[in-house]
Amino acid sequence: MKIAVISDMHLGYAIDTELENDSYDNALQAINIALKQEPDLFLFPGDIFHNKIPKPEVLAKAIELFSYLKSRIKSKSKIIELKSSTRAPTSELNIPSIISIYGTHEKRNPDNINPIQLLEKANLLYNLHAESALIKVEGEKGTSNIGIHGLSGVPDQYAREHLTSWNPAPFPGVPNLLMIHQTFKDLIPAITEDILELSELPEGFDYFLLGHIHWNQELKHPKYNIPILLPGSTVLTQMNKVESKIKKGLYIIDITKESKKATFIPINTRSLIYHSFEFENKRPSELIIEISDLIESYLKNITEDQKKVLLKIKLKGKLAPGFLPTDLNLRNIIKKYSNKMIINIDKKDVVSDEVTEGAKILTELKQKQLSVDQLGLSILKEIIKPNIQETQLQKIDNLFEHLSAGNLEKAEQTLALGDNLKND
Ligand SMILES: [Mn+2]
Repeated sequence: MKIAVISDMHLGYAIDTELENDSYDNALQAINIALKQEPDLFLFPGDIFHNKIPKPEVLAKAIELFSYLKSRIKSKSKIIELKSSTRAPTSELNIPSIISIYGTHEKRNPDNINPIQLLEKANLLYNLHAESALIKVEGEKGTSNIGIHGLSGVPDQYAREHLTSWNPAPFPGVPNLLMIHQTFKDLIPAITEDILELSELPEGFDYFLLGHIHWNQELKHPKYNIPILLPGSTVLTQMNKVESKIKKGLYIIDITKESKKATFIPINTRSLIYHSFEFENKRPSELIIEISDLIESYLKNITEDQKKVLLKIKLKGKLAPGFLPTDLNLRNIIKKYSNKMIINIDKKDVVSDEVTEGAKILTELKQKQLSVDQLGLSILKEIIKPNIQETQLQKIDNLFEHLSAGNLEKAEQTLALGDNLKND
């Protein structure tokens, strides 16, 4: 049986900017490359969408994409056994040959429908959350069974609890793949919180498929030697150094009871140049000249026929006394070269003696390109985080969500639970 794995497509990323089509173009390219291999199943380990409440324009693109995919998969899939803690056990359920988990970007509170659940309602995919499905796949080359297991995204500090209580077990006598969308300590060692480690993934599976990390990696389970595949995202979102070096792409897994092989197939994406620019004691006017020179030097090597290159400049350093990071206005440079290059300048680490903590939070959040209500909520959460528990933060999330959806009745109910806001 052949299985395609495509992760973190982030449909709707960079909406209303020059990069807005990249997520769709790359997703379609990955799907088309995969289709050429005629896989029997498509797996999506989370972050199909960039936002948990995508605009209708983004949903429309996603529906178009998944309808297209569904119409071109030749296999027929049927769940013959479902072990689920979130919905009633089922048998003999016909599903599309497209299975997902939802990721950190799609997660909403359990009372709400997230966009991947919406695609499931449209019968464009089947989503697993703490569920194990034994699936009978009728492909062109015959019929075989496979176990697909999935844990959709949960807050990292609760992932261990969720994994333990779910306690997935492989179905006997068939290949078994497990999808998960979490941060693992092994992958981001700088994280100090007590979060999941790869060694906690259970035994007996053939592959672990990890969403969430945006660059391709292949690892082995530290105890059981099981391959762990991280396809990475299909679109450049983080624009960091590692993302500038590693190709985007997808996996094709060829698996039978007797043998297994996973192949990474790269896709073509816009090129990213990452340049780290350090300075000390410079005036904004001096910096602007140096940055212009830098851009000119890269422009010399660019050929006209390729998709506009993305140049990310990471600034790091301290401004001359008397200047604030807001004095460093780079809008004109970005505009000057905008017909030749897409320039993204990160000012997060530009400091001055005068800079305040609040200004720093705001700069960081602005770079994430959040909507105004998400920005407001994030600022509030950053400020109160040290004094409040995760469950209380979740309630504030709910309150904002109800308010931004214009659902005053539900907002009022959330507020009526005010005591819980303080003591839960
Ligand atoms: Mn992601």
